[in-house]
Parts: sequence; structure tokens; C-alpha cells
Amino acid sequence: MKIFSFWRSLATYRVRIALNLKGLVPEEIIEVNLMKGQQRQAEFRAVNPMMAIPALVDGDGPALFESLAIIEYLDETHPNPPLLPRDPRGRARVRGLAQIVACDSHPLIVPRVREYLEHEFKLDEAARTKWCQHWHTAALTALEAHLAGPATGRYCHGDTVTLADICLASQAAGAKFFNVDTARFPNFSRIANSLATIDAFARAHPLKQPGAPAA
Ligand SMILES: N[C@@H](CCC(=O)N[C@@H](CS)C(=O)NCC(=O)O)C(=O)O
Repeated sequence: MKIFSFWRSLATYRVRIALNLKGLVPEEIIEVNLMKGQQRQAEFRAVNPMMAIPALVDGDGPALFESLAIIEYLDETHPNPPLLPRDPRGRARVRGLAQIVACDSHPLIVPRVREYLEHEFKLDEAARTKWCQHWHTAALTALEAHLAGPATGRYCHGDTVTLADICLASQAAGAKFFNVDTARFPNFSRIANSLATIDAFARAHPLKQPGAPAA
């Protein structure tokens, strides 16, 4: 197994957590330096035409792409521990929470969007940060409303770690990167703090990866 990765990538963080939870260790980690634009180089474009990480190669065949698809693939090929509940309604809730992060919020703050705002619309850094903080807060507000309900337990869905928690952890790391105050989202913050104490999450954290700054 080999993974295309960069320390700061929140989507790759999600896949790293899943790999750790499943006890899987890729033989090779290939850095795609997003700060140098390596995701747009021909070599990586051939791996993932969307020019985004993560991508995961498992055995023969083309690379898998999109963090949620990769995580569900890992869950199907390595079912223990399961990352989705068994009941259809629970699965839908967990996938819904995950998608608020991975589909509604995160895509709005990735480098290609920030760079487009900068070069096409001439937004300065303060305006771009405001943009990112706005979309972070929108997702946090929605997540907090869901997490205030009775289906929430120690984690997003009961007391077992699921795909939703993997995504919540990436939202929490992103909030720190963009200086978004999460204190007014108490359920979100409580779960993020619990997850941070789990080894599979802690080891996968962006700031623990090679090349990351000290803080
Ligand atoms: N929806 C994709 C998002 C992938 C994505 O946008 N990854 C970011 C890093 S977290 C990236 O590679 N961005 C490159 C760019 O925006 O140019 C997923 O969940 O895998």
C-alpha cells in the first residue's frame, strides 16, 4: 500500500486516521508538497486528475481517490473495527455528519480555492482568511446542532468511533489552522478533545507528520 500525502492536508489526515484505526501501515508515503504546487505536476495528475490528495494505491490497479471513498474502501476490505454503524439510519447519520465536513465545508477552503480567490478576485490574505473562517463556522454551527441530539454519545454517534469522528477531527485541525474559535461549539469541542486522546488520531495529526512545523 502506498499513500500520496502532505503533512498539512486535512483530507489525508482523515485517511491516516482510518489506516491507524485498522492497523494498516503503508509501505510508502509519497509527499505531494501542496505549498510547492506539486499536486498540479504531470506526474501526480496522472495519479489523480483532480490534482488533490490523498490518493491511495493498494496492490495492482489505479490509485483510489477522495478521502471518504478511500475510507469506505478500507472499511470494506478491513471490516474491524467498523467505521459505520450497522443500522441504515445510523449509517445515514454518520455519513451525513462526515459529508458536512468533507463535502460542504472543506472543499471551500482548499489551496486551489484560496489561490483562485487570490489571483482571479484579488482578495488579500485577510479577506481569504475571513472566507475560510466563514465556511468553517457554517459547518461548525450545523455540526453542533446535530451533535446536540440524543444520538450523540462520547463520540459523534454513540460511544463508538465512526467515520463522522474521523471527519470531525479534521474539522478541528482545520479550525486551528484558520484560527476559528471552537469554544462556542461545546459538543464539537468535547468530542474533538476525546478523539485527540486516542492514539490512532494523535499519531495521524498533521502537526505530527514529517515536514510539519513545530507548532
Ligand atoms: N474531497 C477531497 C478533497 C481533496 C483535497 O482537496 N485535498 C486537498 C488537501 S486537504 C488538496 O490536495 N488540495 C490541492 C489544491 O487545492 O490545489 C477528499 O476528501 O479527498
